[in-house]
Amino acid sequence: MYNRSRQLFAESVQVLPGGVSSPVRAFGSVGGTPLFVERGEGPYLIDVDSNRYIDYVLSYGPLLMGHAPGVVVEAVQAAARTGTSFGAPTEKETVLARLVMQHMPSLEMIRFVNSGTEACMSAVRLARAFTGRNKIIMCEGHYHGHSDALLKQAGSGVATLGLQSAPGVPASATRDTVVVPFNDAEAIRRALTEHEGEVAAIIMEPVAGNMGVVPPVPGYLPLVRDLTRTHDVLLVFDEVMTGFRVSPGGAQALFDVRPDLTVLGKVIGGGLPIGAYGGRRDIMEMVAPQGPVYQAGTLSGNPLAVSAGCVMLESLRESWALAANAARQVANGINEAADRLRVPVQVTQAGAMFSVFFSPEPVNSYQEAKACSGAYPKIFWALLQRGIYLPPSPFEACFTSSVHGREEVDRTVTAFEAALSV
Ligand code: KE4
Repeated sequence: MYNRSRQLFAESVQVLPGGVSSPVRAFGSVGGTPLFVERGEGPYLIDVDSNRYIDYVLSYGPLLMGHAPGVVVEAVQAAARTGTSFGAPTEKETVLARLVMQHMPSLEMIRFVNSGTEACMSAVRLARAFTGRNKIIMCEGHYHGHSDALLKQAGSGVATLGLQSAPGVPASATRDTVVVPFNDAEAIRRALTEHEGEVAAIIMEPVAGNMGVVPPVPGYLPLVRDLTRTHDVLLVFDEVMTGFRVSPGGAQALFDVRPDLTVLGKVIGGGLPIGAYGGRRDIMEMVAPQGPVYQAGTLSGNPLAVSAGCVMLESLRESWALAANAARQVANGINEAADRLRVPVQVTQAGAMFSVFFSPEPVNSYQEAKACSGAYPKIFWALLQRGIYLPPSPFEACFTSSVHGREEVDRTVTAFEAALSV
C-alpha cells in the first residue's frame, strides 16, 4: 500500500529535517508515513505506490483549478521558454496586479513577493512604519507565516506540532505582539484600550483556515473594522488562504468589510511560489523605492508565477463557482450522513474551503477547535484508505477545485459515511 513512500521517507529523513520541506507534510499529527507524490491529475493525487486519491489538500489552497490545468501548464511553459527570471520589471506583473484589483478594489497598489510569510512580514513592517507604532494584535490559532513577530500562539503547523514556544524567536521579537481569541470583539476592544496609542495594526484571517475553517460570527468583522477606526489602527486582512476562495473577491467582498491592507498568496500563483501585499495607496506609497519602507526580493514578480496567476484569475469566476459548488455539496452530504448516523459533527464551509469538526457544539475559536481535534487521525486514515486525501492535520482546511465533479463529491460523501461508521 505505501511501500515506496516508506522507502523514500527513510531516505528523505537522512537529509531533510523530518524528511519534509514543510512540517505539516510529515503526518506528525495523524501518525504513519507521509505519502510521497508521483503526480497530480485534476482533482486526483497519485502517490508513488500508484494509490489514487481525491485530493482535498490541493497544495493547501493554490490549486483552484485542480492539478496541472492545461491553461496553467501552457502559460508556465511559454513563460519559461522566454526566460525564468530577469530581475527586471515585466508587463505581466502589471496585468496580474490589475486582475487582482478587479476582484479586490481595496488594493489600490500591490507588491508581489515570494510567499505568504514574506507578504505578512512586509505588511506588518509597513503598518508599523505608516503609523509610527510597534504593537500588532493577532488572533490565537491564526497563521500568518513564520516571521518572528507573528510566531506567537499561531495555528497551522505550529498548532499541529503543539509547539508552545518558538525557539529562536527572541522575546523582543514578540514583545509587541498581542494575541486575542478569534471571534471575540470585546477582547479586541480591551486590547486596543489597554494599548491605546501603541498599536499599529490588527492582522487576522477574516475566515480562519489554520485551525480548521472557522468563519467569523455574525457582526464580528464589521465590529473589528469599527474598533480599528475608533482607535486609529490599521486593519490587515490576511487573505492568503481566503482570497479568491471564500468568494471571488475574498472575505472582504463576502462580508463587505474593507481592510486597509490585504495579504495574498496561493491562488494568485497557481501553485508557483508567490505572495503579495497591497491596499490603500497612501500606505503602499511608503514601500521602497517609492518610499522608505524597505522590502525586496530576487524572484519577486517571477514571470512563471505571475503567468500562472494571470491565467488563474482570468477564469476566476467560473473556477470559483464550480469549486464552491463542490464544497457545498460535500458539506451537505457529510451533514446528511452524520445526521443519519447520529454522529455529532460541525461542518463549516466558506466558498471553496471546508472543515469537519467532531463536536456537538459549533466551533468559534482555536480553543474549541483544539478541544475536539482528538478524533481527527482516525477519520483521516479511514478516509485515506477509501481514496480520500484530507490534510494530515485538524488545524488545516479542506479545499475543492473547479474539477471536483459530481462523481468526486459522491465518492467523498460515501467514504465519509463509511469512515464515520467505523
Ligand atoms: P506561506 O509562507 O506558506 O506561503 O504562507 C504563509 C501563510 C500566511 N497566511 C495564511 C492565512 C496561510 O494559510 C499561510 C500558509 N498556509 C499554510 C497552510 N495552512 C501553508 C502550508 C504549510 O505550512 O506547509
